[in-house]
Amino acid sequence: MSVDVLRIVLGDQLTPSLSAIRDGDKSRDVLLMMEVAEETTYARHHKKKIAFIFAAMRGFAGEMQANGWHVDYVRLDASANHGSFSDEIARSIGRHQPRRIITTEAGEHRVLAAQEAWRAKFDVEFDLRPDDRFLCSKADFAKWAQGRRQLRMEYFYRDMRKKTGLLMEGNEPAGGRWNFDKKNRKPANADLFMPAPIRFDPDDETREVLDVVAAQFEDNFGDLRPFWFPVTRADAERAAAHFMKEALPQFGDFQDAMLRGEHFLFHSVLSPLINVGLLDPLALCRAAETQWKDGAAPLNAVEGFIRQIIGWREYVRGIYWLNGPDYISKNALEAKRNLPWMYWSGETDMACMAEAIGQTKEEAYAHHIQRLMVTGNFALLAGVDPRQVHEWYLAVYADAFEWVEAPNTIGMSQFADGGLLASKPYAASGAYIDRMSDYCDGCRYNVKQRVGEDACPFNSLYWNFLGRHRAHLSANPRMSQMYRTYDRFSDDVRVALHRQADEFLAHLDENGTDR
Ligand code: FAD
Ligand code: DLZ
Ligand code: SF4
Repeated sequence: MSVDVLRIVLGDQLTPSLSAIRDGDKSRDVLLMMEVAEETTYARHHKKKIAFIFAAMRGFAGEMQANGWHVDYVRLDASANHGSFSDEIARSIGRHQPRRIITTEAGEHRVLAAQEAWRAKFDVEFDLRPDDRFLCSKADFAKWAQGRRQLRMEYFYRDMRKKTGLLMEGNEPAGGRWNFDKKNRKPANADLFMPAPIRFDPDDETREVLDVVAAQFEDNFGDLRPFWFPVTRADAERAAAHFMKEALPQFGDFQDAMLRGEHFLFHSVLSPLINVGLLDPLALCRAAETQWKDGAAPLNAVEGFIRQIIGWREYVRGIYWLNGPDYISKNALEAKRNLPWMYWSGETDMACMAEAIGQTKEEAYAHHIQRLMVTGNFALLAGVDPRQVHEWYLAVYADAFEWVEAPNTIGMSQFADGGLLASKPYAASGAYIDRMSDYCDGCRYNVKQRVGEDACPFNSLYWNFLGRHRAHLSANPRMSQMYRTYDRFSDDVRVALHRQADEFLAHLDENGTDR
């Protein structure tokens, strides 16, 4: 067969309507997919993350083959695999002698730069196409951002609602409000009936992937088994339908809640599937809207879910591309501490941290409030170098790709971009964690105490953080109430709080954990 076009599909581009594929000719073109060492090592990925991506890639190759495509699939353990995209493309060009190469823009600066280099390197006509699986293109986001003093997600989100017509009644938002977040802050009780994501038994292909990952990534973070993620489009759609029926109705109420031993609560656990392209974000939002229209889910739940996807997800992508590759090096608060070892070991007496890190090891998943208000909050208060925090989040979650992870970590969680993404730091004392979870009940620390051997570390760290960053933060109107409280403390109390925090941090540095 003489090959016309070699169409490259990366591991997070598993969508049949991808711009690199959709105008293809099955009789003359070849799809190229590559498992390569360079992608498995740019971050020290969780074992489950690597297994999920490889299994989903193989599932996609199978899906496309069943649809009549010729797929040139390079496995990680193929004896001639040279380990990089560019070497494997060169070998594939040698095999097929295509007239042209077509690829879709990668989701991160690092690989996009590599794609630009392929254009120069290979002596073949080369077409690099935009990734239009998002509602808002890079150019449209830049246009939206131009001339705005502040880039606030809420205004961006309203534009996306108007653009899609989701939850719109004419020009007005359904229910008379754009955002029902205030209703979405209930703590959960352990006696609630708790839905669980569907668990899928690994098929033969996935079992092979698990063996490869077990053998080659033994020292990586996290548990490989049990492995139950869906890895095919059909199973991903089953998982989404299950979420819509079982969890969406209460998604809103308990969006910020945390419970011991409950890893998922009413969250969808769909982010890995959306991010690799197995699920279409807009179709999910339409399905959620239908649940509301049918009376099967309340508006606060459906609006909350849709906001996360057409609001936050699109907005953070816009921020990522607007800011260039240096965004991950931002460090507005000049935080320098090394990431404490407990982030890898999970060994700590702080019950909230042990829960969030422990389930991250087990599942390659933690929900948003665990990431933001437990592990993220702790790193922020302790003054951990945001670059190291970013590297951790990029490694440990199955849904972690830099375009979505970096703005959430550098911007939202660590305030390292100086407030470009978030209007104030997400810093909180133990009281927040106590209000939204049952973690404190089983903790060796006392959440009500600020100083003393049993005092919850989040308390002194919180006031210490405010004290340390006064020059930077006190002019922020959204911080003024916190600073008023801080200023009402007597000098003795302030000194005791800072001493408590300093001692805790010194200990943390010495041992790598808080023990
Ligand atoms: P649900 O709560 O069910 O939400 C539904 C969907 O909305 C998610 O599947 C996701 O696609 C989208 N969504 C929700 N919140 C966000 C958000 N803040 N940004 C972008 N999309 C969002 N999300 C990732 O997809 N990849 C990451 O690498 C990632 N890193 C993060 C790092 C930090 C420090 C923080 C605070 C958040 C991060 N998030 C990341 C955002 C969010 O935590 C996850 O999208 C969410 O926890 C995924 O679980 P879920 O599918 O059950 O989400
Ligand atoms: C994350 C990842 C991993 C671990 N391995 C591969 C791989 O071997 N081949 C591949 O095409 N993609 C992989 N990915 C996803 C890529 O890193 C992702 O497509 C790029 O980060 C896009 O910017
Ligand atoms: Fe976390 Fe403090 Fe509560 Fe312990 S007492 S679980 S450290 S917030």
